[in-house]
Amino acid sequence: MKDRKIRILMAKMGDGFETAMMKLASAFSEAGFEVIYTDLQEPEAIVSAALQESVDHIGITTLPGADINRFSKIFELLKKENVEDIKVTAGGFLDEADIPKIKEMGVVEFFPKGTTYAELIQWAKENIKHID
Ligand code: B12
Repeated sequence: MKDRKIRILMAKMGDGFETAMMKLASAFSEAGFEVIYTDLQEPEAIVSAALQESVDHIGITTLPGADINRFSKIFELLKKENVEDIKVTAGGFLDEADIPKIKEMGVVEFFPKGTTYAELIQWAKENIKHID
């Protein structure tokens, strides 16, 4: 299965800003990743889509009004489904004080506004691996 593309599910917490998410999805797909773009917000729906789509990774955009407790729920569900090897990365808006909190919950990295696509893609190529 090595020649299959790395699959990333994109979801969000909070409302709006679809344009930024679409641009992000295009940048990842142009860089050779398979992007499953969704506007899912509920942890149950996100984890269920990740399982159905056999993704290697979950990327979450946090938008104004995001409830960061949803991250704990996502990790709880991934554990329950025995797919803790699906890692979660996030980016977008977040109070600086919340960044260490979500990392403690299990988010591997957080990319704030101002990160270039080149930096994001390079990080993804180095850190996101197939889980099969
Ligand atoms: C375009 C824009 C809009 C458009 C959106 C159009 C659309 N359909 O997408 C419109 C005009 C609708 C809009 C409305 C509003 N906006 Co506006 N908007 C912007 C603007 C100019 C562009 C940036 C943007 O889209 N950011 C969206 C985020 C998600 O993208 P990003 O940060 O660029 O993402 C980067 C990283 O965060 C990272 N990343 C993001 N997600 C992920 C996910 C993963 C997995 C990874 C790896 C990385 C990653 O990668 C990206 C590249 O670096 C910014 C100002 C600016 N110069 O940044 C303000 C800005 C984002 N808006 C802001 C606000 C407050 C609003 C409104 C609440 C205003 C209002 N009172 O109505 C509304 C609410 C919108 C909503 N929730 O629906 C604030 C947010 C402040 C905050 N920290 O909460 C900003 C920063 C302006 C400001 N300086 O005050 N906005």
